[in-house]
Amino acid sequence: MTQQGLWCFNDSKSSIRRQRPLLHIEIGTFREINETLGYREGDRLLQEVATRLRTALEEGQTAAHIAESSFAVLLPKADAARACRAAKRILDTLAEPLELSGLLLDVDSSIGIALFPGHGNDPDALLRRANVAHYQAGPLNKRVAIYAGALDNENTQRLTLMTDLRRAIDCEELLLLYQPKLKVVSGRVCGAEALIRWIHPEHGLVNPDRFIKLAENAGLITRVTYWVLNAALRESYAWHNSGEAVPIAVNLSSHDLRDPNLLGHIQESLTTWGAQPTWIQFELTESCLMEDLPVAQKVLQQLHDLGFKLFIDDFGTGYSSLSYLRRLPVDYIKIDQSFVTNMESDEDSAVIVRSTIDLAHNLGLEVVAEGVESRSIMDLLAGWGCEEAQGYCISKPIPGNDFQEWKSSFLWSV
Ligand code: G
Ligand code: G
Ligand code: MN
Repeated sequence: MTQQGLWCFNDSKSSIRRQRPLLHIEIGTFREINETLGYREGDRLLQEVATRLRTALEEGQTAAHIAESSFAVLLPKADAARACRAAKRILDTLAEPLELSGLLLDVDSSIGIALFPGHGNDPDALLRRANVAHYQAGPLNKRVAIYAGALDNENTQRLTLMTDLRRAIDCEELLLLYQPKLKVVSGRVCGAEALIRWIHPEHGLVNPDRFIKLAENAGLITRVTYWVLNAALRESYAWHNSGEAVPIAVNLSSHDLRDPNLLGHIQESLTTWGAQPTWIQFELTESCLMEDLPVAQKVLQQLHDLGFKLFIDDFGTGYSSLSYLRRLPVDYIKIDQSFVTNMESDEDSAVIVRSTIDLAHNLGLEVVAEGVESRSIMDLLAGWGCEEAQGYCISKPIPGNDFQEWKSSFLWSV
Protein backbone atom coordinates (compact mmCIF):
# COMPACT_ATOMS: atom_id res chain seq x y z
CA MET A 1 0.00 0.00 0.00
CA THR A 2 2.11 2.84 -1.18
CA GLN A 3 1.13 6.42 -1.72
CA GLN A 4 2.52 6.24 -5.20
CA GLY A 5 0.00 5.33 -7.84
CA LEU A 6 -2.82 6.09 -5.49
CA TRP A 7 -3.73 9.43 -6.88
CA CYS A 8 -4.62 8.99 -10.50
CA PHE A 9 -7.15 11.71 -11.06
CA ASN A 10 -6.82 11.50 -14.79
CA ASP A 11 -9.85 13.57 -15.51
CA SER A 12 -9.70 17.33 -15.25
CA LYS A 13 -13.33 18.02 -16.03
CA SER A 14 -15.31 18.37 -12.84
CA SER A 15 -18.72 16.85 -12.85
CA ILE A 16 -20.67 15.15 -10.11
CA ARG A 17 -20.39 11.85 -11.91
CA ARG A 18 -16.62 12.05 -11.75
CA GLN A 19 -16.51 13.01 -8.09
CA ARG A 20 -14.04 10.92 -6.09
CA PRO A 21 -13.96 10.94 -2.28
CA LEU A 22 -10.75 10.70 -0.29
CA LEU A 23 -11.12 9.42 3.27
CA HIS A 24 -8.71 10.31 6.05
CA ILE A 25 -8.95 7.65 8.77
CA GLU A 26 -7.51 8.63 12.13
CA ILE A 27 -6.82 5.85 14.59
CA GLY A 28 -7.37 7.67 17.88
CA THR A 29 -6.27 4.73 20.02
CA PHE A 30 -2.84 4.48 18.37
CA ARG A 31 -0.96 7.02 20.44
CA GLU A 32 -2.39 5.81 23.70
CA ILE A 33 -1.34 2.26 22.91
CA ASN A 34 2.12 3.33 21.79
CA GLU A 35 2.61 5.26 25.00
CA THR A 36 1.13 2.76 27.43
CA LEU A 37 1.85 -0.65 25.88
CA GLY A 38 4.89 0.23 23.78
CA TYR A 39 5.81 0.59 20.10
CA ARG A 40 5.54 -3.12 19.36
CA GLU A 41 1.90 -3.17 20.35
CA GLY A 42 1.40 0.11 18.45
CA ASP A 43 2.78 -1.62 15.34
CA ARG A 44 0.51 -4.59 15.91
CA LEU A 45 -2.47 -2.24 16.10
CA LEU A 46 -1.50 -0.69 12.75
CA GLN A 47 -1.06 -4.12 11.16
CA GLU A 48 -4.46 -5.18 12.43
CA VAL A 49 -6.06 -1.96 11.14
CA ALA A 50 -4.42 -2.57 7.73
CA THR A 51 -5.78 -6.13 7.65
CA ARG A 52 -9.26 -4.98 8.58
CA LEU A 53 -9.13 -2.20 6.01
CA ARG A 54 -8.15 -4.67 3.33
CA THR A 55 -11.17 -6.85 4.11
CA ALA A 56 -13.45 -3.81 4.26
CA LEU A 57 -12.35 -2.42 0.90
CA GLU A 58 -14.64 -2.92 -2.02
CA GLU A 59 -13.74 -3.05 -5.64
CA GLY A 60 -12.07 0.10 -6.90
CA GLN A 61 -11.12 1.35 -3.44
CA THR A 62 -7.46 1.89 -2.59
CA ALA A 63 -5.88 2.35 0.83
CA ALA A 64 -2.59 3.75 2.07
CA HIS A 65 -0.87 4.28 5.41
CA ILE A 66 -0.09 8.02 5.23
CA ALA A 67 1.16 8.95 8.70
CA GLU A 68 1.76 7.16 11.97
CA SER A 69 -1.85 7.08 13.12
CA SER A 70 -3.56 7.85 9.80
CA PHE A 71 -4.70 5.90 6.77
CA ALA A 72 -6.27 7.19 3.58
CA VAL A 73 -8.77 5.45 1.35
CA LEU A 74 -9.57 6.62 -2.15
CA LEU A 75 -13.04 5.64 -3.31
CA PRO A 76 -14.15 5.24 -6.91
CA LYS A 77 -16.76 7.64 -8.28
CA ALA A 78 -19.22 8.43 -5.50
CA ASP A 79 -21.21 11.33 -4.14
CA ALA A 80 -21.07 12.60 -0.56
CA ALA A 81 -23.85 10.33 0.71
CA ARG A 82 -22.22 7.21 -0.70
CA ALA A 83 -18.86 8.29 0.67
CA CYS A 84 -20.38 8.65 4.15
CA ARG A 85 -21.96 5.20 3.93
CA ALA A 86 -18.63 3.72 2.90
CA ALA A 87 -16.89 5.55 5.74
CA LYS A 88 -19.38 4.25 8.30
CA ARG A 89 -18.86 0.70 7.03
CA ILE A 90 -15.13 1.11 7.47
CA LEU A 91 -15.57 2.50 10.98
CA ASP A 92 -17.77 -0.47 11.92
CA THR A 93 -15.11 -2.89 10.71
CA LEU A 94 -12.41 -1.05 12.63
CA ALA A 95 -14.49 -0.74 15.80
CA GLU A 96 -14.27 -4.46 16.69
CA PRO A 97 -12.32 -4.79 19.96
CA LEU A 98 -8.76 -5.96 19.58
CA GLU A 99 -6.59 -8.01 21.92
CA LEU A 100 -3.20 -6.52 22.72
CA SER A 101 -0.97 -7.58 25.62
CA GLY A 102 -3.84 -9.67 26.94
CA LEU A 103 -6.17 -6.65 27.05
CA LEU A 104 -9.32 -6.30 24.99
CA LEU A 105 -9.20 -2.76 23.60
CA ASP A 106 -11.64 -0.64 21.65
CA VAL A 107 -10.23 0.81 18.45
CA ASP A 108 -11.57 4.37 18.29
CA SER A 109 -11.32 6.08 14.95
CA SER A 110 -12.83 8.96 13.04
CA ILE A 111 -12.99 9.74 9.35
CA GLY A 112 -12.76 13.00 7.43
CA ILE A 113 -13.79 13.15 3.79
CA ALA A 114 -12.67 15.49 1.01
CA LEU A 115 -14.23 15.24 -2.43
CA PHE A 116 -12.26 15.59 -5.64
CA PRO A 117 -12.46 17.99 -7.40
CA GLY A 118 -14.71 20.29 -5.31
CA HIS A 119 -12.43 20.28 -2.26
CA GLY A 120 -9.17 20.17 -4.14
CA ASN A 121 -7.61 19.32 -7.44
CA ASP A 122 -4.39 17.77 -6.28
CA PRO A 123 -3.45 15.05 -3.80
CA ASP A 124 -1.90 17.44 -1.30
CA ALA A 125 -4.93 19.70 -1.06
CA LEU A 126 -7.27 16.73 -0.77
CA LEU A 127 -5.17 15.03 1.90
CA ARG A 128 -4.98 18.26 3.88
CA ARG A 129 -8.70 18.87 3.70
CA ALA A 130 -9.66 15.31 4.55
CA ASN A 131 -7.35 15.66 7.54
CA VAL A 132 -9.00 18.94 8.58
CA ALA A 133 -12.41 17.28 8.17
CA HIS A 134 -11.58 14.48 10.60
CA TYR A 135 -11.15 17.09 13.34
CA GLN A 136 -14.63 18.33 12.49
CA ALA A 137 -15.83 14.76 12.98
CA GLY A 138 -15.05 15.09 16.68
CA PRO A 139 -12.40 13.29 18.63
CA LEU A 140 -12.51 9.53 19.02
CA ASN A 141 -16.21 9.38 18.46
CA LYS A 142 -16.33 6.92 15.59
CA ARG A 143 -17.79 9.64 13.50
CA VAL A 144 -17.60 10.89 9.97
CA ALA A 145 -17.42 14.44 8.62
CA ILE A 146 -17.18 15.88 5.15
CA TYR A 147 -14.86 18.84 4.61
CA ALA A 148 -16.87 22.02 5.06
CA GLY A 149 -15.85 23.58 1.78
CA ALA A 150 -17.00 27.11 2.26
CA LEU A 151 -15.20 27.83 5.50
CA ASP A 152 -14.21 31.41 5.96
CA ASN A 153 -10.59 32.31 6.43
CA GLU A 154 -10.76 32.46 10.18
CA ASN A 155 -12.19 28.94 10.45
CA THR A 156 -9.68 27.54 7.99
CA GLN A 157 -6.89 29.03 10.05
CA ARG A 158 -8.33 27.57 13.23
CA LEU A 159 -8.63 24.12 11.76
CA THR A 160 -5.13 24.25 10.33
CA LEU A 161 -3.87 25.26 13.75
CA MET A 162 -5.68 22.28 15.22
CA THR A 163 -3.83 19.99 12.86
CA ASP A 164 -0.53 21.66 13.74
CA LEU A 165 -1.17 21.42 17.48
CA ARG A 166 -0.92 17.65 17.51
CA ARG A 167 2.60 17.97 16.10
CA ALA A 168 3.44 20.87 18.41
CA ILE A 169 3.00 18.74 21.52
CA ASP A 170 5.55 16.21 20.27
CA CYS A 171 7.99 18.67 18.72
CA GLU A 172 8.60 20.83 21.77
CA GLU A 173 6.97 23.87 20.21
CA LEU A 174 5.13 24.54 23.47
CA LEU A 175 6.69 26.39 26.36
CA LEU A 176 5.71 27.68 29.76
CA LEU A 177 6.19 31.20 31.07
CA TYR A 178 5.92 31.90 34.77
CA GLN A 179 4.19 34.95 36.21
CA PRO A 180 5.16 35.71 39.82
CA LYS A 181 2.68 36.22 42.63
CA LEU A 182 3.46 38.48 45.55
CA LYS A 183 2.32 38.64 49.19
CA VAL A 184 0.73 42.09 49.35
CA VAL A 185 1.73 42.83 52.95
CA SER A 186 5.34 41.63 52.95
CA GLY A 187 6.24 41.99 49.26
CA ARG A 188 7.56 38.40 49.28
CA VAL A 189 7.38 36.35 46.07
CA CYS A 190 5.07 33.48 47.03
CA GLY A 191 4.30 31.61 43.83
CA ALA A 192 4.13 31.63 40.05
CA GLU A 193 1.43 30.83 37.53
CA ALA A 194 2.49 28.64 34.60
CA LEU A 195 1.15 30.16 31.37
CA ILE A 196 1.46 28.17 28.17
CA ARG A 197 2.75 29.58 24.88
CA TRP A 198 3.07 27.95 21.47
CA ILE A 199 5.96 28.93 19.22
CA HIS A 200 4.54 28.00 15.82
CA PRO A 201 7.20 27.48 13.13
CA GLU A 202 5.31 29.74 10.67
CA HIS A 203 3.01 31.96 12.74
CA GLY A 204 5.39 32.63 15.63
CA LEU A 205 3.91 33.14 19.06
CA VAL A 206 0.38 31.78 19.46
CA ASN A 207 -1.41 32.66 22.71
CA PRO A 208 -3.50 30.17 24.70
CA ASP A 209 -6.65 32.20 23.99
CA ARG A 210 -6.25 30.95 20.43
CA PHE A 211 -5.45 27.30 20.99
CA ILE A 212 -6.74 26.00 24.35
CA LYS A 213 -10.35 25.91 23.06
CA LEU A 214 -9.11 24.22 19.89
CA ALA A 215 -7.23 21.67 21.95
CA GLU A 216 -10.43 20.97 23.88
CA ASN A 217 -12.43 20.50 20.68
CA ALA A 218 -9.78 18.29 19.07
CA GLY A 219 -9.58 16.00 22.09
CA LEU A 220 -5.99 17.14 22.65
CA ILE A 221 -6.41 19.04 25.92
CA THR A 222 -5.52 16.03 28.07
CA ARG A 223 -2.17 15.76 26.33
CA VAL A 224 -1.62 19.52 26.60
CA THR A 225 -2.41 19.42 30.33
CA TYR A 226 -0.09 16.43 30.89
CA TRP A 227 2.61 18.27 28.97
CA VAL A 228 2.11 21.38 31.14
CA LEU A 229 2.19 19.34 34.34
CA ASN A 230 5.43 17.64 33.38
CA ALA A 231 7.06 20.89 32.23
CA ALA A 232 6.00 22.65 35.47
CA LEU A 233 7.38 19.80 37.58
CA ARG A 234 10.64 19.81 35.61
CA GLU A 235 10.94 23.55 36.29
CA SER A 236 10.08 23.14 39.95
CA TYR A 237 12.67 20.37 40.21
CA ALA A 238 15.29 22.77 38.79
CA TRP A 239 14.21 25.53 41.17
CA HIS A 240 14.43 23.18 44.15
CA ASN A 241 17.96 22.26 43.08
CA SER A 242 19.14 25.82 42.55
CA GLY A 243 17.67 27.67 45.47
CA GLU A 244 14.44 28.56 47.09
CA ALA A 245 11.47 27.32 45.08
CA VAL A 246 7.95 28.76 45.05
CA PRO A 247 4.84 26.75 44.18
CA ILE A 248 3.81 26.70 40.50
CA ALA A 249 0.11 27.04 39.66
CA VAL A 250 -1.13 25.00 36.69
CA ASN A 251 -4.40 25.86 34.89
CA LEU A 252 -6.84 22.98 34.41
CA SER A 253 -9.64 22.93 31.83
CA SER A 254 -13.15 21.57 32.39
CA HIS A 255 -12.25 18.60 30.17
CA ASP A 256 -9.48 17.69 32.60
CA LEU A 257 -12.05 17.25 35.35
CA ARG A 258 -13.72 14.55 33.26
CA ASP A 259 -10.43 12.74 32.59
CA PRO A 260 -10.61 9.49 34.56
CA ASN A 261 -6.80 9.23 34.57
CA LEU A 262 -6.14 12.76 35.87
CA LEU A 263 -5.54 11.89 39.51
CA GLY A 264 -3.46 8.83 38.71
CA HIS A 265 -1.41 10.78 36.21
CA ILE A 266 -0.76 13.59 38.67
CA GLN A 267 0.40 11.14 41.33
CA GLU A 268 2.65 9.34 38.86
CA SER A 269 4.17 12.64 37.74
CA LEU A 270 4.92 13.59 41.35
CA THR A 271 6.70 10.27 41.80
CA THR A 272 8.68 10.73 38.58
CA TRP A 273 10.07 14.06 39.80
CA GLY A 274 10.34 13.16 43.47
CA ALA A 275 7.93 16.05 44.02
CA GLN A 276 5.52 16.97 46.83
CA PRO A 277 1.94 18.27 46.33
CA THR A 278 3.17 21.60 47.71
CA TRP A 279 5.23 22.10 44.53
CA ILE A 280 2.12 22.42 42.37
CA GLN A 281 -1.20 24.25 42.75
CA PHE A 282 -4.23 24.11 40.48
CA GLU A 283 -6.34 26.92 39.03
CA LEU A 284 -9.84 26.24 37.73
CA THR A 285 -12.07 28.90 36.29
CA GLU A 286 -15.41 29.58 37.85
CA SER A 287 -17.24 28.64 34.63
CA CYS A 288 -15.31 25.38 34.32
CA LEU A 289 -16.43 24.40 37.83
CA MET A 290 -20.04 25.29 37.08
CA GLU A 291 -20.15 23.17 33.93
CA ASP A 292 -20.57 20.04 36.00
CA LEU A 293 -20.63 20.86 39.68
CA PRO A 294 -20.88 17.30 41.05
CA VAL A 295 -17.87 16.19 39.00
CA ALA A 296 -15.93 19.32 39.99
CA GLN A 297 -16.75 18.68 43.63
CA LYS A 298 -15.48 15.11 43.47
CA VAL A 299 -12.22 15.90 41.65
CA LEU A 300 -11.46 18.97 43.75
CA GLN A 301 -12.02 16.97 46.92
CA GLN A 302 -9.55 14.34 45.70
CA LEU A 303 -6.96 16.98 44.77
CA HIS A 304 -7.50 18.69 48.13
CA ASP A 305 -7.12 15.39 50.00
CA LEU A 306 -3.82 14.79 48.22
CA GLY A 307 -2.62 18.13 49.60
CA PHE A 308 -2.84 20.47 46.58
CA LYS A 309 -3.88 24.09 47.06
CA LEU A 310 -6.77 25.05 44.77
CA PHE A 311 -7.68 28.40 43.21
CA ILE A 312 -10.89 29.61 41.58
CA ASP A 313 -9.67 31.54 38.55
CA ASP A 314 -11.30 34.50 36.75
CA PHE A 315 -13.66 34.97 39.67
CA GLY A 316 -16.53 37.34 38.93
CA THR A 317 -16.85 36.48 35.23
CA GLY A 318 -18.79 33.24 35.67
CA TYR A 319 -22.06 32.43 37.30
CA SER A 320 -21.19 33.71 40.74
CA SER A 321 -23.66 31.50 42.50
CA LEU A 322 -22.25 31.94 45.95
CA SER A 323 -23.71 28.81 47.46
CA TYR A 324 -21.42 26.62 45.33
CA LEU A 325 -18.34 28.16 46.89
CA ARG A 326 -19.18 26.62 50.22
CA ARG A 327 -19.34 23.19 48.69
CA LEU A 328 -15.90 23.27 47.04
CA PRO A 329 -12.70 22.63 48.99
CA VAL A 330 -10.84 25.59 47.47
CA ASP A 331 -8.25 27.74 49.21
CA TYR A 332 -8.08 30.91 47.11
CA ILE A 333 -10.21 33.11 44.91
CA LYS A 334 -8.45 34.92 42.05
CA ILE A 335 -10.36 38.10 41.22
CA ASP A 336 -10.53 38.50 37.46
CA GLN A 337 -8.15 41.04 36.00
CA SER A 338 -10.94 42.96 34.25
CA PHE A 339 -12.15 44.26 37.65
CA VAL A 340 -8.71 44.85 39.12
CA THR A 341 -7.23 46.67 36.11
CA ASN A 342 -10.17 49.12 36.03
CA MET A 343 -10.77 49.60 39.69
CA GLU A 344 -9.27 53.09 39.89
CA SER A 345 -11.27 54.48 37.00
CA ASP A 346 -14.47 52.50 37.47
CA GLU A 347 -16.38 52.69 40.73
CA ASP A 348 -18.36 49.49 40.03
CA SER A 349 -15.16 47.48 39.54
CA ALA A 350 -13.78 48.84 42.79
CA VAL A 351 -16.95 47.83 44.63
CA ILE A 352 -16.78 44.34 43.13
CA VAL A 353 -13.13 43.87 44.09
CA ARG A 354 -13.68 45.11 47.61
CA SER A 355 -16.80 43.05 48.25
CA THR A 356 -15.23 39.93 46.73
CA ILE A 357 -12.36 40.25 49.19
CA ASP A 358 -14.84 40.51 52.07
CA LEU A 359 -16.91 37.63 50.76
CA ALA A 360 -13.85 35.39 50.40
CA HIS A 361 -12.70 36.20 53.92
CA ASN A 362 -16.15 35.48 55.35
CA LEU A 363 -15.96 32.07 53.71
CA GLY A 364 -12.49 31.44 55.12
CA LEU A 365 -10.76 31.85 51.73
CA GLU A 366 -7.80 33.97 50.72
CA VAL A 367 -7.67 36.30 47.72
CA VAL A 368 -5.33 36.85 44.79
CA ALA A 369 -5.88 39.95 42.64
CA GLU A 370 -4.84 39.42 39.00
CA GLY A 371 -4.02 42.16 36.53
CA VAL A 372 -2.40 44.51 39.04
CA GLU A 373 -0.86 47.10 36.77
CA SER A 374 0.11 49.92 39.14
CA ARG A 375 1.53 50.64 42.54
CA SER A 376 -1.54 52.63 43.51
CA ILE A 377 -3.81 49.63 42.85
CA MET A 378 -1.47 47.52 44.95
CA ASP A 379 -1.80 49.99 47.82
CA LEU A 380 -5.59 49.99 47.63
CA LEU A 381 -5.58 46.18 47.67
CA ALA A 382 -3.31 46.18 50.72
CA GLY A 383 -5.76 48.47 52.51
CA TRP A 384 -8.63 46.10 51.72
CA GLY A 385 -6.81 43.07 53.10
CA CYS A 386 -6.15 41.27 49.80
CA GLU A 387 -3.48 38.61 50.47
CA GLU A 388 -1.74 38.16 47.11
CA ALA A 389 -1.26 40.00 43.82
CA GLN A 390 -0.21 39.14 40.29
CA GLY A 391 0.22 41.56 37.41
CA TYR A 392 2.45 43.60 35.16
CA CYS A 393 3.52 46.00 37.89
CA ILE A 394 5.20 43.07 39.62
CA SER A 395 6.33 41.25 36.49
CA LYS A 396 5.15 40.01 33.13
CA PRO A 397 5.24 36.23 32.64
CA ILE A 398 8.93 35.23 32.32
CA PRO A 399 10.83 32.13 31.11
CA GLY A 400 11.57 29.53 33.78
CA ASN A 401 15.34 29.85 33.32
CA ASP A 402 15.20 33.53 34.23
CA PHE A 403 12.88 33.15 37.20
CA GLN A 404 15.43 32.60 39.98
CA GLU A 405 17.54 35.50 38.75
CA TRP A 406 14.50 37.76 38.53
CA LYS A 407 13.45 36.71 42.02
CA SER A 408 16.81 37.39 43.63
CA SER A 409 17.10 40.85 42.11
CA PHE A 410 13.44 41.78 42.68
CA LEU A 411 12.87 44.34 45.39
CA TRP A 412 9.48 45.52 46.53
CA SER A 413 9.33 48.25 49.14
CA VAL A 414 6.23 47.95 51.29
O1 G B 1 -1.22 34.07 29.45
P1 G B 1 -2.46 34.56 28.78
O2 G B 1 -3.06 35.81 29.29
O3 G B 1 -2.32 34.63 27.30
O4 G B 1 -3.54 33.41 29.06
C1 G B 1 -4.79 33.47 28.50
C2 G B 1 -5.67 32.41 29.09
O5 G B 1 -5.17 31.10 28.82
C3 G B 1 -5.78 32.52 30.60
O6 G B 1 -7.17 32.49 30.92
C4 G B 1 -5.11 31.31 31.12
O7 G B 1 -5.77 30.80 32.26
C5 G B 1 -5.21 30.33 29.98
N1 G B 1 -4.06 29.42 30.05
C6 G B 1 -2.75 29.73 30.07
N2 G B 1 -1.98 28.63 30.19
C7 G B 1 -2.85 27.57 30.25
C8 G B 1 -2.68 26.16 30.39
O8 G B 1 -1.57 25.64 30.51
N3 G B 1 -3.80 25.39 30.40
C9 G B 1 -5.04 25.94 30.31
N4 G B 1 -6.09 25.11 30.35
N5 G B 1 -5.25 27.26 30.19
C10 G B 1 -4.17 28.07 30.17
O1 G C 1 -7.10 33.73 33.30
P1 G C 1 -5.74 33.64 33.89
O2 G C 1 -5.65 34.20 35.25
O3 G C 1 -5.16 32.25 33.86
O4 G C 1 -4.85 34.54 32.95
C1 G C 1 -3.72 35.21 33.35
C2 G C 1 -3.31 36.04 32.18
O5 G C 1 -3.44 37.43 32.41
C3 G C 1 -1.87 35.83 31.82
O6 G C 1 -1.82 35.17 30.63
C4 G C 1 -1.26 37.19 31.64
O7 G C 1 -0.67 37.34 30.34
C5 G C 1 -2.40 38.14 31.78
N1 G C 1 -1.97 39.20 32.67
C6 G C 1 -1.14 39.06 33.70
N2 G C 1 -0.92 40.22 34.36
C7 G C 1 -1.65 41.15 33.71
C8 G C 1 -1.82 42.55 33.91
O8 G C 1 -1.29 43.17 34.83
N3 G C 1 -2.65 43.17 33.04
C9 G C 1 -3.27 42.53 32.03
N4 G C 1 -4.05 43.24 31.22
N5 G C 1 -3.11 41.21 31.80
C10 G C 1 -2.31 40.51 32.63
MN1 MN D 1 -5.05 31.24 35.66
